[in-house]
Amino acid sequence: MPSIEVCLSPALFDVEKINKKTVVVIDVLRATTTICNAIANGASCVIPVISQAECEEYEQYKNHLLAAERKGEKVKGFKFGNSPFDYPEEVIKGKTLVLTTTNGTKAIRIVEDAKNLLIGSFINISALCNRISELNQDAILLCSGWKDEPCLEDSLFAGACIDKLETFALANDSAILAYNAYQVYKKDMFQAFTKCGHYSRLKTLVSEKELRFCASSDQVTVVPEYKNGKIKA
Ligand code: 3SL
Repeated sequence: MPSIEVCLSPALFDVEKINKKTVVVIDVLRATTTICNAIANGASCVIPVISQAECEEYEQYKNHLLAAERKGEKVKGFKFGNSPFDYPEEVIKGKTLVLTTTNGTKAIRIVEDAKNLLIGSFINISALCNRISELNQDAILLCSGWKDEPCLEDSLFAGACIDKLETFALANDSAILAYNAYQVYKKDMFQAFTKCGHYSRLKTLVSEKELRFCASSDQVTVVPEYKNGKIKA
């Protein structure tokens, strides 16, 4: 029986562990939701980068949209930010999105050597869990958190995945914590989000419609996967 473990913050992550495992990066508010939505709307790929300078290096390429977020806001000088709503089909189809965010893109790069590196969010949860089951390997759910602190919304998503992955054994106490937190809050995920620290940061910056979208399950069926520097469907 494959096992599933949860890492509540990138600061707790041990890269030695990723060998032959499926790793899922989670940043439901909002980087991984944005990536899932951009890929679902036809982005040819997403390139996750760590710094604004690294992002700007792609300026020279055609068909590349450069996007940067810090403290929840679009960075001055960049045309695009980290809202899933920035990338409707008419904007993103056939384009490469080069994205840097405070926590999510960093977390992806920490585990970039994983054999199977998947991108998870509520908006693709069922497709994601089907893919994890299909791979049938031990899995690690890595929550991006906020500046190395655990975040409730990412932990709830990890718990929601565990809830669906019934045949996986729970491999650590963080998995038990995430699963139990999800049982407490599962009736109304948006309501649960309103208790999260990052929700308080974002509520004055983005619309409720966007935050509700981030909390809503199965809006898309893509499972973005990172390989050789690029995230594709
Ligand atoms: O930290 C991140 O990677 C972002 O998702 C944060 S925000 O939702 O854009 O504020």
